[in-house]
Amino acid sequence: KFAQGLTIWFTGLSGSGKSTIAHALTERLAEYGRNASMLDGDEIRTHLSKGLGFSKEDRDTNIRRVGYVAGLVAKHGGTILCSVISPYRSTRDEARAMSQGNFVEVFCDTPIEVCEQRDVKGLYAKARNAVAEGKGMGFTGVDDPYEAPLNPEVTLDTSKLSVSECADRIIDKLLELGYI
Ligand code: GGZ
Repeated sequence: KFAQGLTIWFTGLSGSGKSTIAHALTERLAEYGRNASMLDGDEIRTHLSKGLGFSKEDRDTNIRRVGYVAGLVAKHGGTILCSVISPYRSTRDEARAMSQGNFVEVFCDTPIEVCEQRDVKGLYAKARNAVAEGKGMGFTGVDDPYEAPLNPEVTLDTSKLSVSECADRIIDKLLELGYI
């Protein structure tokens, strides 16, 4: 068992690769005997945060819940991977504090043009249409803010790196920090 618990927090726009990389990383971590659980924004919003929307207040509530659960896991030596947009810097910092600093922030710094080209669920197209019609939908990066981290432990541009290269970068950082 590892002495220190660990929260790995993926932040970035919709379509920036957070969940895909977290998934790949889970498998790599298992090779080091560090078995991890995942909290994925999309899934969290169907139970833990069911009923919450995308106002600043609701997003902050969502992030505090995810941060709280992560903190519980990390406190007992566990490993948890969280992938949530978490657009607000100060709320991410609250999450960091809830994991007693055993927190590795991974910024998925993929250009919005690339996220938008991927548009897996067609949400960017929807958001652009809503803006064109003068309504807007408060979609992160389109008509809602995203505050980039100032000092993330790892920054990844998934338009330049493959999924396994991204996982390698995180593994290197975890080795450097002594988490594996
Ligand atoms: C951003 C939205 C929105 C709005 C729905 N803004 O790519 P996805 O679809 O599967 O992941 C996004 C998910 C974001 O949930 P999070 O819990 O990660 O957000 S936050 O951290 O801000 O609480 C996206 C979808 O929900 N989605 N509407 N308006 N993303």
